[in-house]
Amino acid sequence: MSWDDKPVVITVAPTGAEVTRDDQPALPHTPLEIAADAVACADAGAAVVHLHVREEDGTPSSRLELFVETIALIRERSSVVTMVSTGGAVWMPMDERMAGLEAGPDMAGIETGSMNFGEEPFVTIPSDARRVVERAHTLEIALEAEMFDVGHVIQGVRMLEQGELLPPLRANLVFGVPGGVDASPEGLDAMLRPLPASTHWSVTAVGRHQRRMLALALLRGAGGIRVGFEDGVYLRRGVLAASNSELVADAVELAKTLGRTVATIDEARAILSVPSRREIIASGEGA
Ligand code: KMH
Ligand code: ZN
Repeated sequence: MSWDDKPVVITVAPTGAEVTRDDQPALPHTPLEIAADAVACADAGAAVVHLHVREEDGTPSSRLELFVETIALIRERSSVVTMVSTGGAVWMPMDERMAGLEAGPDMAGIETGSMNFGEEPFVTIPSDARRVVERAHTLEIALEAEMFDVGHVIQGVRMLEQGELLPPLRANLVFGVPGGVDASPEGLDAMLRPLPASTHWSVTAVGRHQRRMLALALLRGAGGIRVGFEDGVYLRRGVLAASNSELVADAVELAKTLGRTVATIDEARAILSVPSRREIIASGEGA
């Protein structure tokens, strides 16, 4: 199958840790709101939902109960792949960032390096990354590396080669965060160069170049693209999106315009090698 025949996996990141309701009034906070958004986004074409949680007042949180409730509410209504962030917010200690793993998601993100995240340090030292890997492997949670700069890509590949990260390598390349790689064709080239050919790579971009970067990624054969309020609150320059699902519908249209098909949830699970938790439990391999 050539790359342009391969369905593209759309991920939605509905909440994040930085955006506020002042930026985007439709930002979901509670487990009910996040789950409703996740289901609407799955109906619109998303196959994966990247989850952060918030306290009711919008404060970024890592409370396990919130992850558990959010994932349970999503699973009641959809088989969309659930992925928890272990990046959390810049000020969260690693123990808090890892809390969502205990909710038994299908997948989790893992940071493979440190950076300036705008004006703040966003630190993941190798021993902390290894803690995430070990806990995720114990719980049979598939990992996606969140890579904001070339050094993160190189370190992720090193972790794969050293047998710390298990294949297949799933890499989400994030462009345009101040302090990380820039959202440009040259930035994409630099991030792709160290990756083994077998990598499932997706692209996230923040800022005004977002849509162009996603288009470029789709034309370069990306396995996935990501949208959602975590990354951008606008549908077009100066036009706020009405909902996360509107951003997903727009991403679907973009992919189809560029000759790509969009992965169903089942196709995405096969592409990512991520069975549902029900399948893991039924096979007797997991708890
Ligand atoms: N909130 C950012 C500091 C991730 O989820 O892996 C980190 C982040 C990345 O959102
Ligand atoms: Zn995130």
